[in-house]
Amino acid sequence: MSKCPLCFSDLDPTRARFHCANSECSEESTAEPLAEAYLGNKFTVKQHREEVRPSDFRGTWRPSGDQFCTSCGHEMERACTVCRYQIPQDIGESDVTCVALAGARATGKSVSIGVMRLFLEKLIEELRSSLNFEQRYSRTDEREEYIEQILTGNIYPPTPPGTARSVMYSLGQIGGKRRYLAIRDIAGEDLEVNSSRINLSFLGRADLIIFLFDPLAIRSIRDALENLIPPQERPSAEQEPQRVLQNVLRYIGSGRPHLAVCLAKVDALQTLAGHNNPISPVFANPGTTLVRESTQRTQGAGPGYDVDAAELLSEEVRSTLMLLNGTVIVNMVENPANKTVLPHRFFATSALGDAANGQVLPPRGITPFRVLDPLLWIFHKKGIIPAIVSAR
Ligand SMILES: Nc1nc2c(ncn2[C@@H]2O[C@H](COP(=O)(O)OP(=O)(O)OP(=O)(O)O)[C@@H](O)[C@H]2O)c(=O)[nH]1
Ligand SMILES: [Mg+2]
Ligand SMILES: [Zn+2]
Ligand SMILES: [Zn+2]
Repeated sequence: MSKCPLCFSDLDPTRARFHCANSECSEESTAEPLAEAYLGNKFTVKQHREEVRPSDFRGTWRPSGDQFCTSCGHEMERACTVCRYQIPQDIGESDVTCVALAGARATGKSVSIGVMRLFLEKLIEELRSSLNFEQRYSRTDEREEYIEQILTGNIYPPTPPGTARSVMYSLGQIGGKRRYLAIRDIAGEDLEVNSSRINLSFLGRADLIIFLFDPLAIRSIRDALENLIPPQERPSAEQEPQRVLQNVLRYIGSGRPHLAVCLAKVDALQTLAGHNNPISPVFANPGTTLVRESTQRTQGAGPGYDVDAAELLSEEVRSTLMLLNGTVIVNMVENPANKTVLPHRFFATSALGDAANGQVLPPRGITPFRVLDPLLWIFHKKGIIPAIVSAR
C-alpha cells in the first residue's frame, strides 16, 4: 500500500497532484493549510496542477511523466492529494510502511528512533538491499536529531511540541517491490494534552503505532527501584501511561493500525532480578524471553521472523504487566471503550540498556535490547520478512 509520509493517507489511485517548490519562481505563493496543520509550520507552494485518471481508463493508471512549471521551467514535485505535502515521484509503484512513536514525555521515543535506525540498516543489508535517508520527504535532519547523540554520548533534548518530526527511508527493492519506511516521532507533551496544536489524526492511518510506556511511571515499581538507579523525576498525572494511551486511542478513532504496546526501559526492571521484590522472579528466570535477545534468525539466505517466539514474548510481557499493576493498560487494549480491538502485541524494549547519567548517555556505551522487535512484527505482517518455524 502506498501512503503519504506526512499524513499517512492512502494514495489516491485516480488523481495525481504536482506543485512547483522553487523558491525563486515568480509565481505567487499559495498556503496549504492542511499541510501546515500536520507540520505545525508554514507551508506554501507555487504553481500547482492535478491530473485525473480518464473515466474510461482500465488497469493501473500512472500520471504522465515529468511535469514542469510553466513560470520558471523547474521540474514539479509530486504532492499528496490530501495534505499536499511532497511525496516521491515513484510512490504509485511503491509500498510505504507508516510508523508512529507514541508515549508520554521521556519514554524514550526519540532515542528508540536513533537506535532502531542503526539496527535497521543491518537488517536491510541482510535482505540484500540498502537503507537510504530521504531528506526531501523528511521534516527532520536525522543525523542532528537522532544519530549524533548516540555518537557523542549526549542525551536527547525533549522533542518540541506543536511541530512535526518525521523521517523517511528508502529500503530499496525487497520482495519485488520498491519499499519506503516513514516514521513520525511525536512530542510526549502533544499526547499528554487533550488537544494538540498539530493534527495527529495520522495515528489512525498508521500501519503501526509503537506505544512506549515507562514502567517507572508506575509508583510501586519506582519505589522498589529507588536506591538502585539514578533518581527519576516523578511523573505528573498527565504523564500516566493510561492517560496518554487514552489520548492515543482517541486519535486512532475508527482507524485500524497495529498497536505495539512496549514496556520501555526494561533494563530498569532487569536490575530487579537480584533483589528481593515480588517481580524479581520474572526477570531472574533465565528461560524468560524478557531477558533474552531478539529471536530474529536466518531463513535460507536472509533474515526471518520467528512467529512462535514473538507470540510467547507478547504473552510473557502481558502477564508481567498484570503482575506490575498494569492491568489497566491491558484492559484498555483488549477491551476498549469503542469495542474495536486493534491488532496488538506486547513488547519489552530498552533503547539504551542502562540509565543515562545526568546529561550523558550510559558512560560504558549503549546496549539496546529488542528495540527492533515492533518493526520486525509489521515487516513480517507486510511480507517484507518471511516467517520461520522455530525448532522445538
Ligand atoms: N534506563 C533507560 N533510560 C532510557 C532509555 N531510553 C531513554 N531513556 C531515558 O529517557 C530519556 C528521554 O528519552 P527520549 O528519547 O528523549 O524521550 P522521548 O519519549 O522522545 O521524550 P519527548 O521527546 O519529551 O516526548 C533519555 O534521555 C534517557 O535518560 C532506556 O532504554 N533505558
Ligand atoms: Mg522525543
Ligand atoms: Zn515555478
Ligand atoms: Zn499527505
